[in-house]
Amino acid sequence: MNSYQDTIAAVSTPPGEGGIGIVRISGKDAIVISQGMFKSKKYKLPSTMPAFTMSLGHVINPLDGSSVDEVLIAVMRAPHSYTAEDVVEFHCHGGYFTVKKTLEITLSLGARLAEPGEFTLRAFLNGRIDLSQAEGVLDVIKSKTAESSRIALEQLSGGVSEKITEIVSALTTVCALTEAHIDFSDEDAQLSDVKEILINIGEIEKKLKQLSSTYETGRLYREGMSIAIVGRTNVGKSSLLNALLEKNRAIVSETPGTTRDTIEEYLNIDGIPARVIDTAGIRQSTEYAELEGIKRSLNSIEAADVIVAVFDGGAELTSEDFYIIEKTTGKTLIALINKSDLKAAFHASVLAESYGGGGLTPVLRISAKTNDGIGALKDMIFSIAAGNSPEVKNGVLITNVRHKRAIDECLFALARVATLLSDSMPLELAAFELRTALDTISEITGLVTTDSILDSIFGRFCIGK
Ligand SMILES: Nc1nc2c(ncn2[C@@H]2O[C@H](COP(=O)(O)OP(=O)(O)OP(=O)(O)O)[C@@H](O)[C@H]2O)c(=O)[nH]1
Ligand SMILES: [Mg+2]
Repeated sequence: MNSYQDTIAAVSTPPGEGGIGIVRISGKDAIVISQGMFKSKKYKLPSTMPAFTMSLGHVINPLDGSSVDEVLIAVMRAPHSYTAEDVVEFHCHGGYFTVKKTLEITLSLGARLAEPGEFTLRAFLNGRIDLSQAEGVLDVIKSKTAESSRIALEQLSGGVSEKITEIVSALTTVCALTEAHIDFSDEDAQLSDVKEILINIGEIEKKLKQLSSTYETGRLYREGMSIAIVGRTNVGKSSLLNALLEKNRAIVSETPGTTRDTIEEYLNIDGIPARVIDTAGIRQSTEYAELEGIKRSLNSIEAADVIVAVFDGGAELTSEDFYIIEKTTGKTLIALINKSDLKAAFHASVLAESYGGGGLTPVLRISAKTNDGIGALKDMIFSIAAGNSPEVKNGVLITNVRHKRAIDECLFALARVATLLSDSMPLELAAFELRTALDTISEITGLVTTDSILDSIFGRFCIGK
């Protein structure tokens, strides 16, 4: 433990004004450094404070002995801390100056400014958490709904690690069994042993496939989806955004061409974090700003996961509406007839037929003004998004594309092993492929890792975590 020579420090709370601002120090000199900058009536020195206690005192500028802030200090001792090293936290008043000054003093006393994610990297390298748990930390921070937070917390608590460790252990046994036969190469591998290896591989494949099958659902809850609201001008796109958000976010007016740029907001659709994009109404225009907006609307049609194409139910379909139909046909789509509070100017089946008929495009009538059908629209978005994903309400889900790739590569390698064994090829070849399978799956928990994997994971963290 504590293989690092240097001690790191960073501000762990977001910049700006707040209730408190925390400066965190981790490493072998954390307590010594804190001693040089803290004064308290009760405990003269942080080194005398029992672990997991806090004490009130002052951060002192060691240059002139002046007080920088009144703070609470928390001391945690290795290996029982976030990083598994000695950790000291200064809980300052959450102002810009005092937090920055406190950090500067830690640096002047010998700490080094931490890189993004370096506290969590140390927790990993010191063996307190594995790589998938470290990724879980970031997912918990980034989660936007209760469901995505539950899934991330499960990963942070070691849910994914446990499943992977079981598979690694089973694969290790199969590797040993296969390699044992190579060592006794004068004796041919008994047919029954090859059969046993194949059975074991089959069981491992079953577990891997089960985990892999949770990915679509996991990804949806972790990464969420994007929903673009598109249509010609004045059909009620911005009104719909406001109705979905239950607040007046976008400007609504009876003048066509009100929305000029895309507007994005987050929405919770039954636990799935959704980015909803209101777009500029699409029509013929010669004005530069409007044309730019329309270009962005057309881009949203290409980029979004789900398109909500809005039509004005109180007016006949226009050539602009038919242009929208042409642009959105074939997309993951809901055709929405708005203004159901007005007398219907056309039947829903006309729109469905325009989209090619056959019930392929769901058509829904709503009113953004009275909120009629907004609940049904949310239900429909949810079932379209989650439609292809098996429901996994509890249990471990794979949410991370890095994990999914490792599982799939492991499955490929195992398929090659099975083919080699079934074709009675030399056991060395099968053993080599088994090692590949083992190394690949071990990357998930970081048993096998590279600097580039670590850089890409921890580089996404913020400084101070
Ligand atoms: N009666 C009725 N009027 C609505 C409804 N939804 C929107 N409107 C009205 O339709 C007009 C246009 O609404 P917006 O939400 O600004 O339409 P938009 O599609 O965003 O328009 P652009 O931004 O110009 O493309 C406004 O006068 C709204 O009050 C509805 O459900 N019923
Ligand atoms: Mg608008």
